[in-house]
Amino acid sequence: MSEEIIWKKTHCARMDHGGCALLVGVKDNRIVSIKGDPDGFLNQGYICPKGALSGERLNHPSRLRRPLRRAGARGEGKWQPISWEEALGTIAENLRAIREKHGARAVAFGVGMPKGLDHFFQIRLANLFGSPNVVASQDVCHAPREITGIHTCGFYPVVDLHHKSALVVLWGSNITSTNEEGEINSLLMRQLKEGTDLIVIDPRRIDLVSKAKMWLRLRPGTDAALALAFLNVIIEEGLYDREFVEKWTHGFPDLARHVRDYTPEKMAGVTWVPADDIRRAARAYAAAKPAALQWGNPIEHNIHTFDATRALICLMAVTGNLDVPGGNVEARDPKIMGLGPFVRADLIPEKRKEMISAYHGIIPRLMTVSPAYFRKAVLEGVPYPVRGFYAMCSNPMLSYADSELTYKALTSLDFFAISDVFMTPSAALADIVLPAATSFEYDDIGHYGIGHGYILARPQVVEPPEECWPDPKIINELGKLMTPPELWHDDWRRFLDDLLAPAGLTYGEFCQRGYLKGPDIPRGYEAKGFKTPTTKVELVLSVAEKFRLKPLPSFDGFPEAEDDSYPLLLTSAKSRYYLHSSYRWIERLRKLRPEPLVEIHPETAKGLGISEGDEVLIETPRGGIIQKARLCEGIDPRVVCAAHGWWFPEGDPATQYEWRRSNFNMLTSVERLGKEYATPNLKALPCRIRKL
Ligand SMILES: Nc1nc2c(c(=O)[nH]1)N[C@H]1C(S)=C(S)[C@@H](COP(=O)(O)OP(=O)(O)OC[C@H]3O[C@@H](n4cnc5c(=O)[nH]c(N)nc54)[C@H](O)[C@@H]3O)O[C@H]1N2
Ligand SMILES: Nc1nc2c(c(=O)[nH]1)N[C@H]1C(S)=C(S)[C@@H](COP(=O)(O)OP(=O)(O)OC[C@H]3O[C@@H](n4cnc5c(=O)[nH]c(N)nc54)[C@H](O)[C@@H]3O)O[C@H]1N2
Ligand code: SF4
Ligand SMILES: [Mo]
Repeated sequence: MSEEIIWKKTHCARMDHGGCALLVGVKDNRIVSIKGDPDGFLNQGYICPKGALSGERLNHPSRLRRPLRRAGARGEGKWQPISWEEALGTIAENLRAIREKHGARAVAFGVGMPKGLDHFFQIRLANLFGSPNVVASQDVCHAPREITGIHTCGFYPVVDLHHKSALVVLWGSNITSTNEEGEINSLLMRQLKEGTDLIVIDPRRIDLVSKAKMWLRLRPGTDAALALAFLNVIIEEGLYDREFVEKWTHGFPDLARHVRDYTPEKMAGVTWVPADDIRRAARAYAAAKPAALQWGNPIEHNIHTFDATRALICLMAVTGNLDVPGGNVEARDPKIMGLGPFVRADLIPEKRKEMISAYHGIIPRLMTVSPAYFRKAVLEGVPYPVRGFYAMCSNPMLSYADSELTYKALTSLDFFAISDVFMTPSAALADIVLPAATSFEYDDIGHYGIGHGYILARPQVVEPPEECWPDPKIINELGKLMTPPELWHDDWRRFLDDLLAPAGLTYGEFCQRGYLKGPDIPRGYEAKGFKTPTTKVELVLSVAEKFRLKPLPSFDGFPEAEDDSYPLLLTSAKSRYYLHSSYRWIERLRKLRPEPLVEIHPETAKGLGISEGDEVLIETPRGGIIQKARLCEGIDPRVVCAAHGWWFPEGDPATQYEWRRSNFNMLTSVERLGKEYATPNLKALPCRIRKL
């Protein structure tokens, strides 16, 4: 046994979207310490509590270590360990049988939040298998901003925290907890120290409100209304960037006429933000040069997400903040293999027409199937039956809206297999469960394919448990059994070199560098215009009629009708100690947040006889769950904010670890969906609470 700690460099992953460069201390193939790497491109030494404890995932006694075959009834919690050969053979045999009987599209492939290259391996597997159906949570995560961006201005406008902004607006983004898509909060903190102004738009007093010049405490679900009111002020008061608007936008006069109706006075009634505050914030955003808008998940968590994202991009454009350093930019990829060739999109040319969501008239360019339509296909055979499912890195029982519906769908499949690092409520319903190796245990690449213009090296630092396989290896081997074997490698790691070949680097050389970034090309549109049909930013969408989209963003009412029996508004926020449904089994994280907490204003709590720490029942017309009351002044008295992602790994396996008890998605439904992305309402739900 050696005594010495060896420090290895890699990047954090699978605790959020990832991004922090890490120094990982390893002794005898065990991680003994993790620190933020001061040389980190994104984090400059920063590390969050989850990242610091992420090594604890690897050695948990109950981690999945053998492939398992279901031994009792579905969900009963009885398993028989089997060999990899048998596990992969069973999966391939069952999925091939479904393909023969119902066609390849009757098998769906599931992914969760993009965690690493595994995500793109899985899409490649689906494509090679011949199925157009990759099921993902994109309906509530980034597709609205990315794809609305592509339709409106030809690219996904990402916040540029790498260049100095005069003002940053956190529009529903709790960046000190979530650091989404590698927007590591240390980049913003440095700017704030150097004098950048901050505006926070959030129904709760998030940490950064203490550093903000303004905090708009809006009513959940009214982001589109607020953005339209900003546009009203900026256009009515002539604060827009005339030159940019004239030269580079399409439909400004129509937008100007259209937003006249959205006065701050009218929208104050809707958004709960006083008219004067709307004016002051809109003026500040228009005056600051440049101003960056970091938008968050809530904008994508209701049926009006297309309007909200459209309105926000119009806002960036008319103020001249689009594609300027320190604003919202088109991030350009380094010279690496593109997504299309990596996933072999060419082999499935009819995907767009064949995928389940095509039948539902989804917005063009959204290439994954929303969970709502996936379950409809499984349960109702609409537009055609789906009978098999192979999922990885995902826990649908917790992450899809309406968990009872998910339960029905997963238990009615002919065959369901999943890979995970731990037994979950979803894995508990599978026929075969595969034990995955995870980050730190294999060579991976971070941030590929998510539109931020860089990739991060995530080299392996320890060996995985003997029978835990990296997802790319699982997929590579499954691929050989059920798709043309010549399209896979003997050793899956060769895909890493393929991906980097255009950059003239091997994976090893890439790891030496740590990351690769594409070029900054400010105002790239000046060369050839914007990549839209009109070559301009389309304030009015030129393809609206063709694609049956709304030409102009509007506010069409609250996501859910008001209801006197449910007088409070329920929203949610991610926990800084967990990733969605993951890792409640890591003891040191669990100690930091042992139970699900619902935030309630003290006045509201008093009126309901609720005290700090009481168990409360939270109810929507859909169902009820139990969480513990946490009183906080910083939330609007009309709003409560419950925790998302809770199940109990210590619970009874025969109830699939109590996924009904505290799971937010027992309260959500897919009865109402946004037309463009099939997004359900996850936030802004009328609710009531009472002490138990
Ligand atoms: N009500 C409500 N619903 C939501 C949201 C919300 O805010 N509110 N958020 C939505 C959003 S933004 C997203 S992105 C989705 C996320 O939904 P999911 O991606 O389904 O959820 P996670 O908990 O991130 O990950 C699921 C599983 O991945 C496993 N895992 C971790 N590492 C590995 C690995 O290396 N290999 C394998 N095979 N498995 C691994 C974890 O153990 C975990 O069980 O949820 C969405 N659902
Ligand atoms: N710690 C941690 N980090 C994560 C994740 C995680 O699960 N845990 N998940 C990752 C993923 S997949 C994603 S997509 C990102 C998401 O990261 P964020 O975009 O930050 O998402 P949330 O925490 O859901 O919501 C952010 C804020 O929106 C506020 N909010 C609630 N309702 C509304 C509303 O209607 N309008 C507005 N304007 N604000 C509202 C909440 O109070 C909260 O402070 O985080 C990533 N990072
Ligand atoms: S902020 Fe994200 S990437 Fe950074 S250490 Fe925490 S979990 Fe990892
Ligand atoms: Mo997400």
